[in-house]
Amino acid sequence: MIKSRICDMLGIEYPVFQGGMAWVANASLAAAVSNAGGLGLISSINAGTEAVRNEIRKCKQLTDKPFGVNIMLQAPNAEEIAHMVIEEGIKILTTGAGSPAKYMPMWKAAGIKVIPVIASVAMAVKMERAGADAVVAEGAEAGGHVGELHTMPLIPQIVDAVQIPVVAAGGICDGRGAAAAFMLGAEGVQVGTRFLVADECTIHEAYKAKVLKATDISTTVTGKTLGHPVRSLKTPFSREFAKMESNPDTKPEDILSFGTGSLRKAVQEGDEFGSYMAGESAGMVRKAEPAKAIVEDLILGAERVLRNFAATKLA
Ligand code: TUI
Repeated sequence: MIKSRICDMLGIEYPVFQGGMAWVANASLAAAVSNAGGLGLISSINAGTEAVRNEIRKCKQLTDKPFGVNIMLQAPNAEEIAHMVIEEGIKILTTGAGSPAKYMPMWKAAGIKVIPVIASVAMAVKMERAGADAVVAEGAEAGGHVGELHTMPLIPQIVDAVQIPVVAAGGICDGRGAAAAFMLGAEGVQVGTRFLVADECTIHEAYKAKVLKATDISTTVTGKTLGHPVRSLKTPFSREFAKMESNPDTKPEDILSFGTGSLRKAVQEGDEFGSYMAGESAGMVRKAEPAKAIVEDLILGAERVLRNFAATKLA
């Protein structure tokens, strides 16, 4: 059985995190992943702070296993969420899209395990110094807001630079990817895209259908000119967004307002003109299944490929 410091630190059975996907990661999905022995995460990007509080309370009803909250630091209500999670007794936090250093003393004082999602060595080192308990190192294969480096070179460089456990994210979708991440020195994996089609994931059926139909070349990155690159499925929306970005006459604020609300529209309405954030591994997501089957496939699959490799290729 693959175990790591992450399991002991968080009290979970398998070192598998479910990505805290904006508008997607709610109590239903997080509780299912936690009940399966992984770490379920609730996203702070929802219909406001009270909606997130509600999801936390629902999740407590659905599982007695550890679960956490992901705080998107660029959100206008990030500060409010940072306090609310303490009120709600949350003990595990991941953060994304920035530095949570200013909240760290307050969270540590509340006994919270803080696991920033980062995309560079410099940020990993900074977070370790600030008191992070672990980091999620996310490569640009991931869906949503991405950094520049990809998972294969990112993970070993971060593993070499910090003492705290590193959880690998970006492009990991099955046991093969998880095994590779462990071989790079990761002590856990975070998976987002594959959980989009989990039975307990409550997004619009049209979103799930798009992920299931995706191939290897179905995603694209837009938003680079805005300093906010985002990976999503190629759709009429992403093509229009790219067109606006490449037109020197389009003002950045017009592009920004074009994108506003587009993820929510995809998740809740299955709108053709929504933003269908997904990672490069969407082309590997073949079927809808319970979150438990996904968690088990990731870990048992990793064990299987590692054992088979050792048995047949290491003489
Ligand atoms: O945060 C993510 N992925 C996300 S957030 C999100 S919400 C959204 N909604 C609408 C439009 C755009 C986004 C969707 N996907 N992943 C974690 C992550 N964090 N990836 C990269 C980073 C990151 C980047 C820079 C972390 C720290 C960082 O630091 C910069 C600095 O030096 O402050």
